[in-house]
Amino acid sequence: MTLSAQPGKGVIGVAEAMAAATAEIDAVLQTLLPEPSGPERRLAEAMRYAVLAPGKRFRPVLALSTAELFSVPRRAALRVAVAVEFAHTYSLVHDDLPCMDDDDMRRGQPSLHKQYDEATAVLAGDALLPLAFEVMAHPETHADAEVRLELVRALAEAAGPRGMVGGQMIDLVVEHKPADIGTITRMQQLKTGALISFACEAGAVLGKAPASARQALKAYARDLGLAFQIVDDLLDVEGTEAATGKKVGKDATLGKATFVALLGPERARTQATMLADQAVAHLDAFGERGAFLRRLARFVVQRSH
Ligand code: GRG
Repeated sequence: MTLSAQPGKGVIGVAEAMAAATAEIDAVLQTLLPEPSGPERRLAEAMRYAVLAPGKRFRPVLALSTAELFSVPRRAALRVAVAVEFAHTYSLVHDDLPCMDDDDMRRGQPSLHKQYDEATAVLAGDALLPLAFEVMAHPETHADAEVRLELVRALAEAAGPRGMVGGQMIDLVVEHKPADIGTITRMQQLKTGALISFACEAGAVLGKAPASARQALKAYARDLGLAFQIVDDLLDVEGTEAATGKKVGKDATLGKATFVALLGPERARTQATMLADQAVAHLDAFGERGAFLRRLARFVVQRSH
C-alpha cells in the first residue's frame, strides 16, 4: 500500500504508515546489500550491521512519498529510497568514529567501530556511499539514462563539499566556539538538510516532474530539514538513550553549535514548529496528493526519537 493511501490521520497514522514502508524498504535493503562471502566477508557483515539496524528510515520514506506524487513505479522509487539510506548510514558510521563525534551507541546498538573496529568502520562507510551511486546508476532504477545521471549528480552534490561533508567540516571547526544563527543554519542545511533535500527531489526527478514541482519540494525540504535537525538537537537535551538509541547530552559536552544552545529549548521548539508550518505551505500546489507529506512535517516536530 502506498504511504498516501495508508489509513489513519495525524501522528499515529504517520507512525503506522512509516512502519509499513520500513518493512518494504528493509526488504530491498537486504537484497541490495552485499552478502558476506570470501576473504572480504567482514566488510559485508559490517555494512549489514550498520544499515539493517533499526533506523527511522525517514529519508527513504521521503523519497517514496515524493515519488508517489508523480506515480513513479514503486520498484524504481524503492531503489532510490534505499540508495539514500546507504548514503545516510555511511555518514552516521563515519560521524561516530573517534576522530569525529566519538559515539559508542547508534540505533540502539554499539556503533560500528565499537562492534568491529575503526578500520572496518571506515571501510564500511567508504563502501556504502559508492553502493548508493551504483544502485541509482543501474538501468533498473530508470530506463532513461538522463534521469539516472541527474540522480547521481544530485546525490553527489548533497553528499560532497557543498553538502554533508561541507556541513560536517563547519560542525568540527565551530566546536567550542561561539557561532551565530547564520553559521548554525548554514551548517545544518549542509550537514542534515542536503540529503533530506535530495530525498525529496528524487521523487520529482524519477517522475520527470516540472521544474515548479521540483522547486516546491526543494523548498519543503529546506524547512523540513531544519525542523528535523532542531528536534534532533532538542532530543539530545530532553530525550533519553532508550528512546533515541544513542547517547544524549553529547552536544553540550562536545561544545556543539546548535539551535538549542543558541535559542534555548523553548524558542528552538517554537522555531521548529514554525518551520514545519512553512514546509507545509510549500505543498499547496499538490492539493490532496500532498496530504501525507503535510502530516510527515507535523510528525517531525512531535517525534520522540
Ligand atoms: C560525512 C562524516 C560525515 C558526516 C556528514 C550527516 C552527518 C554529517 C553526520 C551524521 C551525524 C548526525 C547526527 C547528523 C545530523 C543529522 C541527523 C539528525 C542524523 C540522524 O538521523 P536520523 O535521526 O537517524 O534519521 P536514524 O538512525 O533514525 O536513521
